[in-house]
Amino acid sequence: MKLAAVLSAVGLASAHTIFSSLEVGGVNQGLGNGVRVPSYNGPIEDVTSNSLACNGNPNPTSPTNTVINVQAGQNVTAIWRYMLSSTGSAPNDVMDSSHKGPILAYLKKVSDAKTDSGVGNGWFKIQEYGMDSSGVWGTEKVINGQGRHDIRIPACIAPGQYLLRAEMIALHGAGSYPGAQFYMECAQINVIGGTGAKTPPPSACPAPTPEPTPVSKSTSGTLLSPTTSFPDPASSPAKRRNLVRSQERKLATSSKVAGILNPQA
Ligand SMILES: *[C@@H]1O[C@H](CO)[C@@H](O)[C@H](O)[C@H]1NC(C)=O
Ligand SMILES: [Cu+2]
Repeated sequence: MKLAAVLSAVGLASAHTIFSSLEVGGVNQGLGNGVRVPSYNGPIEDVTSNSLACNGNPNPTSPTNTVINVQAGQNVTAIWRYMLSSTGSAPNDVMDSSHKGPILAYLKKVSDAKTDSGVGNGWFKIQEYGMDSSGVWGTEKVINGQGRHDIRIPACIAPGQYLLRAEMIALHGAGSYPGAQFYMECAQINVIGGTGAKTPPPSACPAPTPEPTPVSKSTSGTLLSPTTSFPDPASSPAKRRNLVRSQERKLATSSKVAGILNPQA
């Protein structure tokens, strides 16, 4: 079992992913244009790291001077690619299929999206998509859907600049800490128009529609309560770590995930 785990870790070492561009209104804004892309596609696993906000050390990101205009209430699409050099959109160009887990999105209101580090308070979650009722994870949907991760920008938020943090979490190594793999980048957006009059936190907005039907116990045991599962980048490091640890304990005792953790078992 241990050997299998080691072998699978080696085999997967480079099978990661990057949110490498943002599509708005059907137009791809360009690789790393308005999205802080890293030089390496590896995950963040230390949930106490400042890099949990917008990636960074050990995957340094490139600054970009672009702030992308987005209409409040509009959908945008985070485009995930295995590497910055990946030009295709087949599953292997997105992320290794072993990487199963939820996909999420957060916003943070900032005064200058080009320079704000994203670290610290102010993040609010606008999406958490775990597993659908037939057992398909959010990451699988993206992997098999040309790397496309649709995110609705709430109509009710105030206009102005935001960091948009799109995230995929891979759970295949999440049996112990560290092990869950957090993949995230931040896009720099300027929310315009709409009815945006409210200010985050999200209590100001109607709760986002759950996507899809929240994970049910009958299909996934103790997995992924859709509201409380994964660490919010705004919460304290200790709280984030505890959240991940408790999640990992749940994962380790779930037979569904045991199959994911030990694909060869
Ligand atoms: C907009 O994105 C949401 C996910 O946030 C998705 O459920 C919905 O189908 C998308 N709508 C359109 C028109 O693409
Ligand atoms: Cu990986």
